Amino acid sequence: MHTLFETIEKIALKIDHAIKTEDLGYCDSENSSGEDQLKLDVKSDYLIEEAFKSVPLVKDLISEEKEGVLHLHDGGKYTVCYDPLDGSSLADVNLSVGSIFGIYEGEPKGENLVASAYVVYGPRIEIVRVVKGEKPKHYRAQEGLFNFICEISLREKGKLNAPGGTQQNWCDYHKSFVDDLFAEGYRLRYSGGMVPDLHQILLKGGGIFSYPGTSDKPHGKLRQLFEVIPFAFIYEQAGGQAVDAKGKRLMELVPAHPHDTSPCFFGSTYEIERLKDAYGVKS
Ligand code: P6P
Repeated sequence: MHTLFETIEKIALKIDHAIKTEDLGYCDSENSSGEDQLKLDVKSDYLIEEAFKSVPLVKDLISEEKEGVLHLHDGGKYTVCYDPLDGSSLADVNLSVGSIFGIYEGEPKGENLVASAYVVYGPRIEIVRVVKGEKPKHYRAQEGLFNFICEISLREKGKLNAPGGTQQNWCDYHKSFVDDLFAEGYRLRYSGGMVPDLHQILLKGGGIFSYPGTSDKPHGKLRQLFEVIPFAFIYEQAGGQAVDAKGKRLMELVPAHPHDTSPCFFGSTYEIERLKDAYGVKS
C-alpha cells in the first residue's frame, strides 16, 4: 500500500501545480454524470492515470471523469476508484478543492475497500489517508515533501453543521433536523466542496456533513465508489459514523453501476444518532 500512497503524494504535487498555473476554463465535453468538464478535470484525470500506469499493483482504474473501467496491469491486485478534482468549479473562485481515492481489492464495493485517501488543495496541500484497523493519518506538504502531522479522531459530539443540497428540495424532516442543530448553536460550515468540508469537520473534532436525497436528486448527488465509500471509511476509522437515509452503513454499499450515487451522512456519533432519530431509522 505504501507504493500507492507514495504515488498519490506525487500526483498531489502535480495537480496542485496545474491548479496554480493552468487554464481554469471549460472543455466542450461532459463527464459520465453529465456534468460540464473543466480543462483541469481532464488534466487531473490524465495525471492520475499516467501515474498509476507505472504501478503494477494497480489492476484497474475507475474515474469520475470517464465511463467504464480502464485496465492497467494483468497481475494487479487493486482497483483504484477516484474523483480527480472534486469541486473543481470552486478553483476559479479560489476556494479549496480536492482529489479522492478509494482502493478496492476485488469487486469495487464497500466491504472490499482496503484503503482510502484524499488530497486537499488549499492554502497548503494536505493528505489524509487510512488503512483498515488504523486511525486516519494527516500529512502536510512542505517544500515538496509530505510530513506527518497527526492521527485523526472524532469527538463523540461536535459543533459544525455542513448541510448539502438545494434547501428548497429537502424533505420536511431533513429540514427540521438541520434547523434544530442550528437552533442548538451549531456553526454553518459549507463551501460546496466535499473534500474541504469533510476535512474541516475531521480536523475540528466533529459535527455532521449531510447530502440527502432531494426532490431533484432522490438518490443523492455524491458518487458511491469514489466519494461516499472512501470518506465513509475515513470517518468510521476516526471513530465517527457514515450512513445512508435508511441508517445503513455506507461501507455496506454495493454500487450496481460505477457512477451510482447515494444519500450520505458523515459525522460524530451524537449527530448521526440524531439524524437516525429524525429519519425514523434508529436501530
Ligand atoms: P451542492 C461538488 O460539485 C460536489 O460534487 C461535492 O464536492 C460537494 O459536496 C457537492 O457537489 C455540492 O453540491 O448541491 O450542495 O452544491
